[in-house]
Amino acid sequence: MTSPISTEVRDGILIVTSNNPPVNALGAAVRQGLAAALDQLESDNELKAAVIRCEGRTFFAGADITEFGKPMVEPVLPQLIERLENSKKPIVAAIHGTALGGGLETALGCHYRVAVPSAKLGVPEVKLGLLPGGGGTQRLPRVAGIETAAEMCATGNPISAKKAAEVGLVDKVAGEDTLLEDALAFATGMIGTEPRRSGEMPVHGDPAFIQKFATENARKFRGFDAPAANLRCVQAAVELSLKEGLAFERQEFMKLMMGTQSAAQRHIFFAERQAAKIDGIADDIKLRDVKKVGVIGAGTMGGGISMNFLQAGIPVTIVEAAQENLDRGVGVIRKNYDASAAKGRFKPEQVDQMMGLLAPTLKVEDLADCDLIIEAIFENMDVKKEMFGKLDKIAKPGAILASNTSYLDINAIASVTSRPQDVLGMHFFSPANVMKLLEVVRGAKTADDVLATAMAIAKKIGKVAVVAGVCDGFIGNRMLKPRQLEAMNLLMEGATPQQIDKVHVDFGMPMGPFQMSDLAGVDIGWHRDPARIESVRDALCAVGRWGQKTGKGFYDYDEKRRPTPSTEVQAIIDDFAAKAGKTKRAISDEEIVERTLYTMVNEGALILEEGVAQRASDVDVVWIYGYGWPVYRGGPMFWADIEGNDKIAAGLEKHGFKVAKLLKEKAESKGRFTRPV
Ligand code: 3H9
Repeated sequence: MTSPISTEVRDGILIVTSNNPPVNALGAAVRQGLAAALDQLESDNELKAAVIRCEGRTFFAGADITEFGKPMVEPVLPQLIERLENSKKPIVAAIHGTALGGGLETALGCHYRVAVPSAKLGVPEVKLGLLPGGGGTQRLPRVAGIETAAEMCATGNPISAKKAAEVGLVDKVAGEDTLLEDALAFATGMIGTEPRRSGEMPVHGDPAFIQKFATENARKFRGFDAPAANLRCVQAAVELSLKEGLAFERQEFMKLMMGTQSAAQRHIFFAERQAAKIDGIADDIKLRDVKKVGVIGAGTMGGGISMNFLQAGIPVTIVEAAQENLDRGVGVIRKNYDASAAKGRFKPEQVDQMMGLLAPTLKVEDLADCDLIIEAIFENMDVKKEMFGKLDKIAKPGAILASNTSYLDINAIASVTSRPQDVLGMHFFSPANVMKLLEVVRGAKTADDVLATAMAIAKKIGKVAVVAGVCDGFIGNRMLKPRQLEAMNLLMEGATPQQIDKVHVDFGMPMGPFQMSDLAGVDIGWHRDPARIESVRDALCAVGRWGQKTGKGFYDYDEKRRPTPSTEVQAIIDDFAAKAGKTKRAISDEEIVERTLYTMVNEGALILEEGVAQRASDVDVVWIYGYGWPVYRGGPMFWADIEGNDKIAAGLEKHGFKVAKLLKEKAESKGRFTRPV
């Protein structure tokens, strides 16, 4: 096999080039090739310096994550980086694209860094539940200072080449098209000088920043092991010698690598990318052109959906039935953009540009030239059918017709058109311009190219899209149902809303089922008849407990929307429980987990059995990106694999639930839903 590393000599400088698509990950062959190039540099007296660069779209984007957990192949990255650093001849890293993780650490092992203006530099290991294990936590505080190092390591967010130059991480910003020439010129200037070694530089900056940063971000880091471990290592750089610091970093890295959080986060890294792939459809299928989008409905969903396309530079025609609603909807979009601009996310002229792409109208007929039309109107089958019947007459041939329904049967909607092959679901999550998840719902007759186009457009607007089949609630909302149902049952048996919510928050969810209900509106889906009281929910709605918007729901809220447990709610629950003949008992937290979370796994297994989701990892992606399942637990199916499917099945049986066939199989064979990482 040819090495991904090649070399050439120009004016006494060794140019070392990596060509390991797609992202030049530092796998074994790359590391071995780099080691051989170092041998050449050291042994050939004619060579005075070296430049390390990459072909393709990026500089090294990190260690090869697929090698994690497998036997190590020499040279391991830390060894290689140490060799680079100890070279007696100057070595320059020429950076384009993204120098990430082990890639940036390799660049830190080099003596100098030259980067194009569009380059990004970062250590995203924390997002994989790890820390930079190739000396990054020790060299970054020396090169870029404690503040930058702490922030980069603990958040994983990359910085621009310009910012990197300001903090000393980049020595020269090259021309966008003259990277190699500029790096060679830089290397030529260093010939004959003693190389500047990152590890020999003194740590600089304010050590107190580390604790301050940890405290300020405590909420964001809640539940995660890796951010604190990253900060401990930066602290070690302050307190220990390079050698001791590197040893400490190694120890912390290995602890994280062996833990379940990193396995979960790596699982999600691959799951997210896998979700984009549609089984049985070739990657190179010809897609339909989507140059113009129509959105029906300028409410919260329609407006949010439109914003995604405007931001991607795609013109949107937005339709409403009444002028007042149209004006309000467009006004909200403008207000949201202005608020983002005030925070520096957009320039004012960008806001004008995006608003310029929006064409508001009262006429559905104006959608005739749209390539994709997304309906985001009232969640009612008759209303939707009527709209799709109209669209069938108006839309141009080949236009994709999508419904943003969150529960309804796409096949029934498609059946009123003469072109069911062009119909599918595009279920956005609220707020639609913020939430990353998109469920793309494939109808029985949806054409392959329509599905593939919807997935591609999702990527273009920055969504993580998952293919779902038709069923009540698709993947996400269907799994929410047993959780909600059991949470209500538990209330009747003696648990309180605050106890159930606490169990969920302690598990790592952003909020519990009742907090979520209060936020979304307890009255969603309520029949609106205060005299008809058949459930706790009906009783709450009847007395105006509609959630945060009315200042009371399952909780009471003060003017700052801070919740406190409600005696009125408890009385309503007690009353219902008594009428239902329930004897209240103490409910353990364990039982809450078993009845509200194990039941979700069971539903996930049914979804897989029925082929509603393509793969278990897709279910995980839905729950991570759509509902805030803690990423360090890897989604419900990965979590079940870690908990043990036998334990999950036994827990369900204990409470009298019917265990899904697939879950039973996994339990009996001690098998997994997801692939081990
Ligand atoms: C590390 O470095 C540890 C060290 O500190 C310590 C060592 C001792 N390895 O995202 P894309 C695959 S940890 C293997 O769609 P984009 C990816 O799965 C690492 N494979 O492209 C996908 O495969 P497929 C720290 C990788 O242009 C394909 O490449 N680094 C790796 O949207 C294309 O990926 C990171 O965490 C990898 N490192 O974005 C960076 N990276 O086509 C992780 C990607 O089969 N990578 N693949 O589905 C990224 O953030 C993005 O991939 C990147 C490109 C921004 C680079």
